[in-house]
Amino acid sequence: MLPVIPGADACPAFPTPIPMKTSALIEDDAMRSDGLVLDFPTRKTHATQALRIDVHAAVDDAADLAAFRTGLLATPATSSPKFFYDPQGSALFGAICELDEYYPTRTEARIFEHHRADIAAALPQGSQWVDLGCGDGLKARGWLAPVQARRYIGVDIAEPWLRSALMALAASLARDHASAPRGTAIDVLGVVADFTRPFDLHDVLAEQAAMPPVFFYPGSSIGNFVRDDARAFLASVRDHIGRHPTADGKLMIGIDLVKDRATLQAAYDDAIGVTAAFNRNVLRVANRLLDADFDPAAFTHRSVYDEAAGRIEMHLVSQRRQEVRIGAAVRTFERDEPIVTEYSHKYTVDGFAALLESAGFAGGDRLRCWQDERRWFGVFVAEPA
Ligand code: AVJ
Repeated sequence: MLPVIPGADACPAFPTPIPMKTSALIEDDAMRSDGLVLDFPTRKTHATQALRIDVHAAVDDAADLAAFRTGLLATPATSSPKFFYDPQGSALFGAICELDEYYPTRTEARIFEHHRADIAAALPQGSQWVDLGCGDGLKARGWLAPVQARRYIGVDIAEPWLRSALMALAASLARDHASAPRGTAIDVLGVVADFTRPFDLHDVLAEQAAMPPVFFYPGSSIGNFVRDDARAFLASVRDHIGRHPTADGKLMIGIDLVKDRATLQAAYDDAIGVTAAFNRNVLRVANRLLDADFDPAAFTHRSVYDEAAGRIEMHLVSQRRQEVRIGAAVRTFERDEPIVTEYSHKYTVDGFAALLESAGFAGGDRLRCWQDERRWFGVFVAEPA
């Protein structure tokens, strides 16, 4: 068993995101080059800060769309969770995180708040902080000062969003630096990549041979992977840490833990229907990206906890027999036939520790885990074995 560090009883409220003004910083498209690397200074605010966005070849729209289409035409029909996150879907996910029933985001934030100093002490100082699926970067924001990070690498799949989010982050970091000049300036780098596929950040990390990498993967997003894919993903992170010239790189990862069925199912089937709207939105994305004619109202949201598999499954269930055009193809959905839209795997602390070890991370004393008082969520800090 790992040591369990219970949280305090009185938890402060979930912090309100800091409102960000990005419009003044956004350069127009004329700034974009057709090359893979785009450098420009955010000189409108702070001459010392430079923001670079690398576009890695891993994002392959054509192959993604082909897989999306093939999945919807297959039996059972499936769709990858990455297609949830168009602007509408991202906004709906933001709303999910505010729901009473959806505890993971809040619970993780509380663990972060209560154990910030302890967790930071388990991480190397002066790191390059790799924020996987960074979104607006605000989850990482609170860690950068405690660990004296020297470089921030935000990795996300959506370029326009990454660009504006990181400009805001760079500006906010530069403001902090200006008001507390004893701190170290942080370089901000954005990498557009799809890390649900094999990814390669070795060269990017090698640019800073003296800064140990800290991979940050919060939110239990690893739950979307089936266990074998989760292991392969973790092994790749371990390989990135192991191949870096420094010895003290780490992985910090948030994991939603196994708990009673009612709590789990409610988190994915809320009373006011936000999760249902989030789930159905993927059909609008399919209509747009695949030239399909799904009627979202003809599919019902369903979430089931499969205890044996240790995962929530989200489905969209066809309310009647219907024909749906998907590009040039026609797919007949029978009444009650499901489309499997998402898996969200849940782990026990020991089960996730075993998965980490099978991916080449150290166990025992060298693996740490912090939990909330209900033991609903775990934050692990791991290092290569
Ligand atoms: C973003 C994958 C962590 O699985 O809990 C929330 C996505 N889906 N409600 C999760 C999600 C439905 C979420 N992750």
